[in-house]
Amino acid sequence: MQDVPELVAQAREGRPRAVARLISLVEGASPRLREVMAALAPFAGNAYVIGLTGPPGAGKSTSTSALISAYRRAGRRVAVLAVDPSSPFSGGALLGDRVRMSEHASDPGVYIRSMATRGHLGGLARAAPQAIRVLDAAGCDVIVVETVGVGQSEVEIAAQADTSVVLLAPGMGDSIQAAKAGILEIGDVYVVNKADRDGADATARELNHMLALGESRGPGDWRPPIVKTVASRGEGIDEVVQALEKHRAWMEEHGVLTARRTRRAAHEVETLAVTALRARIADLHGDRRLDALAERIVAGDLDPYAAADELVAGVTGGR
Ligand SMILES: Nc1nc2c(ncn2[C@@H]2O[C@H](COP(=O)(O)OP(=O)(O)OP(=O)(O)O)[C@@H](O)[C@H]2O)c(=O)[nH]1
Ligand SMILES: [Mg+2]
Repeated sequence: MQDVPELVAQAREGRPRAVARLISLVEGASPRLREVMAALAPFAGNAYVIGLTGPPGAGKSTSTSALISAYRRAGRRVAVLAVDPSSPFSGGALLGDRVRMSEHASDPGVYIRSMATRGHLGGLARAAPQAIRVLDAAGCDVIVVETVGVGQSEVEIAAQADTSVVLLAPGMGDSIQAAKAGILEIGDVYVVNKADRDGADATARELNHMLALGESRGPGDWRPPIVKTVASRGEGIDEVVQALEKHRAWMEEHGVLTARRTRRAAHEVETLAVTALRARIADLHGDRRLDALAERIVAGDLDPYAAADELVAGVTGGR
């Protein structure tokens, strides 16, 4: 197997096979993950990460493809990470993505990767930010993370982005569904796609109304715009790019970009630490220490909180 520094060097030259290999190491939680992450660290932090989320079939992949074209015209290197947390077995959406984005398949400035959960949501929540870091370190200027659906896990993955785009389409009661899923809190830019269809104006109005209801913004705060598009014809995509660039500029001006990235890194560290702790505590099953604590609770010598404190102190070597 190739050594990690060599893989990282090749990925930074833009070689897709090296990038793919690194992401596979990340996805498979390889024992060499620590080495990979350490080697990538100095090169990460330059990419602009755009999250694109919305209900199935709303036109996310079509929009992503159009966004790729727009950023390529501007000479940027682009990566797409298509994440499908909702359907561990189908792969259908991902197949659709391939077709939708096939026009970019031969462009060396574009890297497209799909990630599915295979029934392991926690795994995806861990792997997605690390895959983003690989793409970032590989020198991609823009990374689009497309997630299918509007559930909690999609919202979490969308939260990995610098700018979150929520994409809806007319009909299907999307906006109401979206509101339930908390998607109205995460959008920095809203897109109503399929504006060539009846009901697009109504969806935009409804969205505007709901955003206004939840509004508690001050004068300098960001006000999420609503952009109407016909992604299949590329209409409105330039306006989406403008909205993205505007949001990015606003974040830089107000220190929000660094704050968001710092909060995300903190969350990532927390996730890793909790996972490690949980693994150590799981190791305690059948361990005398846990049994002894449980026995003391039953005997009325100890309360469960104090027992938990003792257990945590025990696994972290604090006692
Ligand atoms: N009429 C119309 N159809 C569109 C538009 N944009 C996309 N479509 C069509 O809508 C269908 C779904 O588009 P996708 O881009 O695959 O949607 P998606 O949100 O990525 O779908 P999933 O990944 O399966 O959730 C395709 O048949 C597209 O051709 C649009 O602006 N107008
Ligand atoms: Mg798609």
